[in-house]
Amino acid sequence: MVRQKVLLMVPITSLMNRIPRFPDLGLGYLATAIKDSGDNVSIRSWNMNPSVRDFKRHIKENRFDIVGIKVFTKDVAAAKKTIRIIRSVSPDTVIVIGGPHPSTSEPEEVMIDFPEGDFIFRGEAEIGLPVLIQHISESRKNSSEDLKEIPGLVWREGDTVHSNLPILIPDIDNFGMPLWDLMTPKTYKVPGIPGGPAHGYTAPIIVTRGCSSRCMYCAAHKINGRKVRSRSAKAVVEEIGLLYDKYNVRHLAIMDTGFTQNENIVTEICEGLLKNNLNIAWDCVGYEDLASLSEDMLKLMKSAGCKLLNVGIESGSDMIRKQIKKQGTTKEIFKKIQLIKDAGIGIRAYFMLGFPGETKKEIEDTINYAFSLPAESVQFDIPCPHPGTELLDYLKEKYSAKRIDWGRFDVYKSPYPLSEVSSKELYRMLKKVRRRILFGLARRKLTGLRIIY
Ligand code: B12
Repeated sequence: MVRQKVLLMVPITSLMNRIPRFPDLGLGYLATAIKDSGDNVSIRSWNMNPSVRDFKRHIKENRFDIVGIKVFTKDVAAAKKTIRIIRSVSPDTVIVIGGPHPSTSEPEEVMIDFPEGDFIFRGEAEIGLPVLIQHISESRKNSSEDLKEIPGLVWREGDTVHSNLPILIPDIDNFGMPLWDLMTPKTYKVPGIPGGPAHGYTAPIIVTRGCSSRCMYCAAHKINGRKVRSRSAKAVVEEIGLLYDKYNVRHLAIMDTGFTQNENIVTEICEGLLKNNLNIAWDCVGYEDLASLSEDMLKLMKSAGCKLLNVGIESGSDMIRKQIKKQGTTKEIFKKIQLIKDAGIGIRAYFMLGFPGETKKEIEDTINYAFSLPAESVQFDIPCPHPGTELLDYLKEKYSAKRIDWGRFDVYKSPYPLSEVSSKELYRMLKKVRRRILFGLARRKLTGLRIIY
């Protein structure tokens, strides 16, 4: 087998977007899988130079055999542009597309949108991508038959699009940890965890994959399935130890929605941090209705360095919550938020305004509910119909829309109004509430608490 030179990257022109510039865990895990099977891999992500000229030079000088591009739906246009640039300087490079957009969309649609892409992957690609790379390196003739064995792969043969079913990795510990040497945390400009030390770098980490929730605006189950699979606490603590010792990480963002769902794993990880003197500030995500968070668990989390819980509450109207399939009532959630606060952990609560059927009154209920919470900060967005979601089905039916032009998709806007309020009115309300946060009106409501933006 000839060793292949592989570049994994996020689309070059999406770098201007206003999002946190975290190392990309998906690319990190894939890099480990590729390296383990003997190929030469590098990553270009949010720490890279956003200059197109620099990128062109990089591609020209390196002559990669394969470039793998991670595509979020908001990045479809940027990914197309990136592919065009690669093709212009390195026409023989094999281009593979993976990540949230292709995993949640119809394979034929993605192939139409990316005529210059050679292969597409759906779902977790640690198993399939190294096999495809091996296939490319051996340039087998009898392609379609071999390709049929690669889980999650989508490819063309003449006018036909073939697509294999993705498989979920049964034991996620088998794939180790992201290849941190290729994404050293100090090269990323990520803010620290509020309340954490003034020194050290920040890194993201995941403990679980999969989500059993059925929220109408989310299609994450199409990437990682509905069954929650957890890493072992030992593997997680080892990874945190490595980040701490080798990369001077003192701030940790635990990103997955399943972490707080499993009391045993939370307990073991917190005890591991304490036992190993890993003095690190971290935040994490509270699952759905926060039901799994007990007083004892929260106290242990606090003592192990947890500073903040991110909670996607989404709506302050019980009727809308039911409709969007969020578990838990506003009353239950309020009580849990109080419990979290009493344990000394901060709360950052996320809401969306303008769900299907939502009236002005319900939107106002959400805003009032949000500001009544004892939270450190609240954030408001607009629900966007991502591929694979029930929200998209609703929109398509309501507007008899056959196809959304993903190349024009804006994650901060919906292409059609979803709620009972006009788009103009909705954006006016959104602007107003954001101004309220910015100008510190919220500060008065949340007396005595620090606001984090
Ligand atoms: C954690 C998380 C984040 C973190 C990212 C952490 C990190 N540094 O990696 C933060 C907070 C930064 C984030 C931001 C956003 N996120 Co987010 N996020 C998630 C979440 C909850 C988990 C992602 C994760 O870590 N998965 C585990 C890793 C191992 O898997 P992975 O990254 O998907 O990679 C695997 C596969 O996708 C595939 N793969 C990935 N890349 C590639 C590339 C190639 C070439 C191949 C072959 C395969 C492949 O193989 C990987 C290994 O198994 C998901 C939900 C979910 N379950 O996917 C939403 C999710 C991915 N996010 C989503 C969105 C919308 C966003 C934002 C746009 C939100 C916003 N309004 O700003 C931003 C965009 C960020 C960006 N990079 O541009 C959507 C994406 C929908 C879509 N169709 O695009 C999801 C699915 C949630 C949802 N509600 O639907 N997010």
